[in-house]
Amino acid sequence: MKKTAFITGATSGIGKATAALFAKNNIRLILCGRRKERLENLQEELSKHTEVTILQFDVSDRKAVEIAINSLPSAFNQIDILVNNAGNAHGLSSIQDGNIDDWDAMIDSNVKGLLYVSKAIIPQMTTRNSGFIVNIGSIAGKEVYPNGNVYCASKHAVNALNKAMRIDLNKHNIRVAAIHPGAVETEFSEVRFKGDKEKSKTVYTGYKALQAEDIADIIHFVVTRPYHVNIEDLVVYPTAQASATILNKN
Ligand code: NDP
Ligand code: 8X3
Repeated sequence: MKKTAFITGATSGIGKATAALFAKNNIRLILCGRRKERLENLQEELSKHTEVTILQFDVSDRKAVEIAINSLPSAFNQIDILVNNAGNAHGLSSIQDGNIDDWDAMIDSNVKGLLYVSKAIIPQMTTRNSGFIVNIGSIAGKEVYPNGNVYCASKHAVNALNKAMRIDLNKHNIRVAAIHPGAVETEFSEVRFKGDKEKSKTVYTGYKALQAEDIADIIHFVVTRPYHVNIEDLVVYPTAQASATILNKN
């Protein structure tokens, strides 16, 4: 039977690539993000392959999350796959120099946003005793690197919540998986460095970084295993990267 996927952060990078791959594999799509024009363009493009609806909301706005999810048309309101992908790093500063607005933005989107969206969707999965939640963590959720402090804390929280979901939803037959990428060449660094394109480019130069399509491929592999198979935790690096701080650059 045709599945329906709800993807947060579908306007860019990993979420956008996942939406494109899911569409080509005939998965019905609910695409979410704050940038409406990008959502509309994606809807137009991917509707050639599958049914697509879009929801514009900020994952960190609790009320907006509820309103958006409750507004889903009936053809889309049974969600089989939730991809909790929306998130970003804001800034790269020592704990003593960090900007509190940046800290709020990271905790609000990466942690609270993931919780708000999950809380709105999990009940229909527990009722059906079926569903798949994919949480996009990071190597920043497995290790801590200089100046990564609050972003790393937010992704450590995703790592913990992934395990917690897996435990609490076990009796409901719900699959839960986390994918933890190393460096992926997306708009991530542009957001981290507040639009500084030159600085963000240097993050991905001198080696072959992971591409958004590489992670989309892995997400698709994970969600298409037979139902009795749950790939719970995956760490994915570019070949040139051995840890957050060890990169074999030319
Ligand atoms: P991008 O910046 O390219 O994409 C981020 C996406 O998240 C956008 O679609 C953005 O949409 C959405 N988003 C961010 N904040 C919010 C918010 N408050 N409400 C709703 N949507 C939001 O980065 P990536 O694709 O790289 O990032 C995707 C995920 O992967 C993130 O969770 C990131 O932490 C994680 N990750 C990234 C890595 C990398 O090196 N790139 C490595 C490891 C993990 P919009 O602005 O339209 O709302
Ligand atoms: C993104 C990868 O190393 O910048 O989560 O934290 S890193």
